[in-house]
Amino acid sequence: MDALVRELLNAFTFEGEFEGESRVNDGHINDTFVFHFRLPDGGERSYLVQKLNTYVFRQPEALMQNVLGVTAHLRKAVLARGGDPARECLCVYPAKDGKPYYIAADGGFWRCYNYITDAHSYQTIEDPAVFGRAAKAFGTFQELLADYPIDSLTETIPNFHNTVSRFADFIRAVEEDRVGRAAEVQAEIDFVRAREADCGVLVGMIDRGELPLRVTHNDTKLNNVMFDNTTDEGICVVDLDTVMPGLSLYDFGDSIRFGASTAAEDEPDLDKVRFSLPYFAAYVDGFLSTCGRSLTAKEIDCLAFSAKLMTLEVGMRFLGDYLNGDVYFKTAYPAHNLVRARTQLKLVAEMERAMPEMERTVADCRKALGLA
Ligand code: GN1
Ligand code: MG
Repeated sequence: MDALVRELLNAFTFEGEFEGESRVNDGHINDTFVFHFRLPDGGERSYLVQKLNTYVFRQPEALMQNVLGVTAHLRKAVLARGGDPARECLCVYPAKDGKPYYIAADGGFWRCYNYITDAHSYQTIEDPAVFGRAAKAFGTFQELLADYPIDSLTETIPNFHNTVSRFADFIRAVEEDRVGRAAEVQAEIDFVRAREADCGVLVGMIDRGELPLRVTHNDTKLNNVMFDNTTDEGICVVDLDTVMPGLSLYDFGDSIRFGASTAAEDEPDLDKVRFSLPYFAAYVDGFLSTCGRSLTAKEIDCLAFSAKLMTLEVGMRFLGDYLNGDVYFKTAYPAHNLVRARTQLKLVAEMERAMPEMERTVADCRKALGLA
């Protein structure tokens, strides 16, 4: 057995006889494993064991304090509605020394969660109804955290969705051109530069007090929802590392960016990458039917725009990382970040064309639900 696995087996309290581990390849940031155990009665028990990326998350202890507070709050809410907290929320299992994490001999920062049984996640959407159910899960997540004390949360990544500072970071990457890749991606750089004004829109509204900060998830990728194997309902929202003060629009927009596409985030054939209005409509309906009543009129006004803005944001982050030499996102091959950036920018262009229909979709749903 691997020495690190042995070290982790000693660091946390696990039930049963260890049978092996498997890797989960979903995220671009952390390293995630499932540890499998056999119980004395013959049953199985699994745990999610994850190495936090401390290059990305510079304050891991404060992050775990956020996660502890938020998971405890969600657990109470799940119990109050008669749900099963073992499957409907994450639970942090402390290390043997009582801390909510374990620092390995090699310096790695590890934590252990419950493994959500009889559940699956989606990497792409084929049926709009599935996306509508993801929307309900994220909308409900926001509702459940509406009364969480926002000031108790540490900003785990400062300016995470501040598109003005994201744009400035991007320009810095272009100007530094550390690995000499800028010349070959001039068209993509120009595309982003031409949209500088968009980057200031939501930030300006926050500054003028026109949009409220809420406790938001901030990384609402489709694969951050676990769906029940039997009902296919979204039962649990995972990946809580970026739960912090944010805009509801960030959560809405980021979901659309990833899910309202006909192809994977890293599809190399751009002809396959299309923005899907039916997927968008399903998400709007699921989101507004769960948290729409809490949203202000201004927030609802900005939903369609936020989808485009969050897509542009991640597009410039991928392209910026490509220019920086792939230091942030995990990549599987040299042009991976460029391929990802191109899908995002293609989606931005498609959303710009579809904006009138997107606005109409939001307006229709708003009217049907009788919202602000
Ligand atoms: C990262 O960890 P993961 O894969 O859920 C990133 C998100 C990006 C996303 C793009 C902490 O999310 O912000 O939108 O990749 N998370 C962080 O797929 O940077
Ligand atoms: Mg993540």
